[in-house]
Amino acid sequence: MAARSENACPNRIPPEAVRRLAIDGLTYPVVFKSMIDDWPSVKWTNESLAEILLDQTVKFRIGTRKWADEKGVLWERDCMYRNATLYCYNEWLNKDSEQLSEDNPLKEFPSTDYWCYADYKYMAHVFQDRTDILKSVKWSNFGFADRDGTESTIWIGSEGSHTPCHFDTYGCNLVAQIHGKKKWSLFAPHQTAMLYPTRIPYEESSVFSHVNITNPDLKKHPCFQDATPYVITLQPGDVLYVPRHWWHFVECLTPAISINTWIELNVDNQARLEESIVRLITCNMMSSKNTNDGSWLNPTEEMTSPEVNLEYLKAAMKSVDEKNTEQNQGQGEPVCKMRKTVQKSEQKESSKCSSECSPVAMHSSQCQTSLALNITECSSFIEKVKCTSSIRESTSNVQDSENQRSVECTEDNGKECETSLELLVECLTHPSVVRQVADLLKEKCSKK
Ligand SMILES: O=C(O)CCC(=O)C(=O)O
Repeated sequence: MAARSENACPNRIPPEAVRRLAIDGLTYPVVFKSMIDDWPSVKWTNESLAEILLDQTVKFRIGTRKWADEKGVLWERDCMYRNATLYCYNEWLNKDSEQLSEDNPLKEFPSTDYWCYADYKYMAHVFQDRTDILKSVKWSNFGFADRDGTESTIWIGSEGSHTPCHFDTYGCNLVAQIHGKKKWSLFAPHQTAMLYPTRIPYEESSVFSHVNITNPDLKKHPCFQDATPYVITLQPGDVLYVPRHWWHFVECLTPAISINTWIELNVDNQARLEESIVRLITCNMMSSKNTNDGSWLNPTEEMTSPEVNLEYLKAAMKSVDEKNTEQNQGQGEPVCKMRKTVQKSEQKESSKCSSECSPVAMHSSQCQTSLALNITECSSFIEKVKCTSSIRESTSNVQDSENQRSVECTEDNGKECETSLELLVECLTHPSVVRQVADLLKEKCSKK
């Protein structure tokens, strides 16, 4: 056999192979290494980003570190918000609060007690006229030639800043770690019931977890002890692939910058229908509340009128009809649109964790054929995210049927639980209920 040459492994996995991985529905998270070495942004620091953005402000979400002892989730609606330039943010990061300039908008939040997160910012808004920067975010390295910074979101946060545990109902996600370190705790879709899903606070396409995964209340959420996290700390230059419907809790371990793009999939038509049902129920119920204080809404979201909601529902029904449902589609070509705000303005996981928990599948420079994807020589550049043991030692014997779980894994609110409008909306918008309503709607419409 011919000896393998030093350069037998090409520098990168071929873009088309990555594209196929993503859109053919690779069902576990992987980290790509050395794929964005040619992005100028991998050299960014908070200081160099400040030089690019100059006097432009971004909105920071500010959370208290005291929350670390709390058992509940620190929702985005419970945070504070301030607009600040990156210069002010850097001053806040690097100096004691007494040394900060009087006009620094972050001055009242000492970094010893608070974290700051400019999260979920569309790059197209932040870098408006800097087409050079937008174009330099080359998702073409991953086979998405029509995507760059214009279809991306940037996240700039201090140590401790985090995003509540949730999953995105649309598409899959590619996340590039640009600067600093970020810890991702991921959970497979079949563990949904163990994460106690909720649609309040409401945000289109985000299903949140009631569990504070860093300090879970196991009395209230007993099934969570059986959930199995896949934990990965992203280093600068890493790109994480988050498969469709995987839960994630994300935390900056150091001051960090990341850029991501959500890739919509044809299979999202079912999700779009379900989302339109959730929107309709939530908004309509919200308008029947005595006080319309917006407490059911995530700060990123807006309420829409019953007429608009009905239009969304009709449009979603039309698309499922046209695409003739998920079963026939598989995951097709991405339709390459952004999710959420931009749109507003205009398989089932069955594998059991035991089989997923095998150690890293594709590892350092052993060249091997993987996943029948024609990635024969490149395995040093892709790493399967490892499954860790459960967050708490497993004691109960929870069964695997998702439906059974949703019965078993009901939240134990003790005596506190009172029937309320909010609880009713939670039940009506529970993912398993909405799935049934959507299927029934499709069935009824197909008979007409
Ligand atoms: O980086 C974060 O804090 C959260 C990112 C996230 O939720 C996502 O990319 O879907």
